[in-house]
Amino acid sequence: MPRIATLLQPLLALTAAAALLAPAPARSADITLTYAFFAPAGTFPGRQMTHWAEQLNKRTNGKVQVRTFPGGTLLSARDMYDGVSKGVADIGLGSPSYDPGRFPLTSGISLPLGFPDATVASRVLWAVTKEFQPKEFENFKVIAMFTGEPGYIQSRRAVRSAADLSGMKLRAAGTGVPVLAALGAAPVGMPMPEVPQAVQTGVIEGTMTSREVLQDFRLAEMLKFVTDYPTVVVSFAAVMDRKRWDKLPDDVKKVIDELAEEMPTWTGRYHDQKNVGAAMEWSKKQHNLQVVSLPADERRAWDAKLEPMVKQWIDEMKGKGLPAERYIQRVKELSAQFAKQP
Ligand code: DTR
Repeated sequence: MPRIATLLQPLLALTAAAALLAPAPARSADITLTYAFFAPAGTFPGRQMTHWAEQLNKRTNGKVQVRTFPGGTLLSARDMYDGVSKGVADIGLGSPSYDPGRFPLTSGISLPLGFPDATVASRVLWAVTKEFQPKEFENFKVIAMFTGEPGYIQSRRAVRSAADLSGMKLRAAGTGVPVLAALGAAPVGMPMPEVPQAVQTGVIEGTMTSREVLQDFRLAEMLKFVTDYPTVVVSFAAVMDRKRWDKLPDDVKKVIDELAEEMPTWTGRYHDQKNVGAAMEWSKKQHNLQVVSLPADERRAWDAKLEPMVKQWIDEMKGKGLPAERYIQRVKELSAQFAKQP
């Protein structure tokens, strides 16, 4: 037997014993659903998962119990959607932005479209997904969707100009890679949980994403600068395999559908109103984080570099036979509409 396995054996036995000894839930549930997420439970998508699980249990009067597996303990970011198709987990929360090739139409939400915050972007993402029913989700039932706030460059060295950014090795979700490339950086696509180590070992000099990661992934210990230039959002989608969904009783499906309507706003508000602000405060206080403002001429130059991306994306997606132009038009209309709603 290999050495590692030998070393782990007592631990595994212990875990199994602990599982046997765990107290039984108050009312034994009729249905148990496993729910996998690739990052820790304390991050905002993880909190959404916990909230959803509690609400489902409550609203089905204990009939459905959800066993959550955060932190990539069941499925990692890279194998989330395949894992759900194979039945490794009943539900998987992944990021379509990590694989724009697999989720081409949905990648449109991550273009530089100027969303004001995560709440608006999350509502828009859910609305266009219902409206367009993208083929990329055809084997899945989408049970929750949301985004983070538009991403910011968070780096070891201050980025005050395009010259500072030139050639800088920065990480983004897959959909953020062309944005960083257009701005002149040297982008690397990488799931979020791999970022702290990649920064530590110098593989990357920073990341572009929502700012709460400075605290939730302790990045402020190494990344001391945030450039005050909001870029693009990253999408999240929790899905079930269609065949698994079809087997659920109607009353349970009804509650899940009801929760799907609430999740974009619930998650967006938590992220926008608590999560990001608290993380910025903590990072400034504990780690002397500096917010770098971008001079107006630089801002205009950056905007100009990103401007052609939407049209390029539309042309590329049209080539694949996707309704890209209408999708973007609806995204813009809904964004303006939701921005006016509390
Ligand atoms: N937006 C994702 C990264 C991200 C930001 N916050 C969290 C929390 C948990 C998982 C992932 C993320 C990205 O840029 O990859």
